[in-house]
Amino acid sequence: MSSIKKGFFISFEGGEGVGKTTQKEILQERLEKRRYKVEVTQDPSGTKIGSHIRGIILHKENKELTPRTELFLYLAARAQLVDEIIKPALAEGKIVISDRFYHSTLAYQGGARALDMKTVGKVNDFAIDGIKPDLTFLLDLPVNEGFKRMQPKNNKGKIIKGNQTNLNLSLLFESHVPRLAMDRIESEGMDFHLKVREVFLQLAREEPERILVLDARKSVDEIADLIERSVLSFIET
Ligand code: Z5A
Repeated sequence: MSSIKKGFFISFEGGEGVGKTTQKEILQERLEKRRYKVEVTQDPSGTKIGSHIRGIILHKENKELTPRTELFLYLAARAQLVDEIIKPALAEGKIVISDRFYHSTLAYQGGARALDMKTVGKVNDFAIDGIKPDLTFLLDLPVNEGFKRMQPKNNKGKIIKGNQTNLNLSLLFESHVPRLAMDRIESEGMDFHLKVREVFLQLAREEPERILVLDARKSVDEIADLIERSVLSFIET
């Protein structure tokens, strides 16, 4: 088994349906073929506690949830994920790959929910306890294209098979269209999701050496090759 002295932490970020889960799984397979020890997870649902928290946050009936409560719920799930999964895996020298992490909170709660970005940054830093991704892939896709690809997921963030929604964002704003498959955040309006995309891209401009933006309209294989090459260039030099 190949391992890295202090571990290496990779996160995938981006809006809905951009292909984070798909790429996380391919990267895991490719790295394991090269005999690296890999731990894959997802935020917020990478732990049992995080799955429960995700259920509270995304349940459509929890309309009274305020933006600050939502923020603390995501951070509680993240603190648990860091302590229970990520820190121990990195300490074992594993490559940790997380579907969403730190930057999602800045984009969704700091950006789209318009909470004070500095405060969000501070509490987010407290939740991660110094564990920041070494490398982040931001999969960037026009919002309506992401929504067309979206699939319903369970509380552990796993796709619910045989129930593909293929939602068309233009239909979401027509009241007669049932929204049963949409969770509380997915059902936010177009402006919300456009803001999320804008903030993600802004964060990438601020940290170009750590956040790599990939055009998610490319094919799955093309994106996977780009990701594999960049990861190897980081861990094998
Ligand atoms: N959230 C937040 O507000 N604050 C936070 O701090 C955190 C999260 C951590 C979690 O949702 C929600 O929580 C999320 C942000 C918010 N907002 N919402 N709603 P989730 O856990 O249910 O899921 P998600 O993270 O939003 O993922 P996703 O939208 O379900 O999709 P994805 O993982 O990016 O995509 P995928 O499942 O890999 O692919 C979707 C489909 O596209 C699938 O059929 C693929 O086969 C297909 N696909 C993938 N790549 C391609 C390419 N390249 N071409 C064509 N088709 C493709």
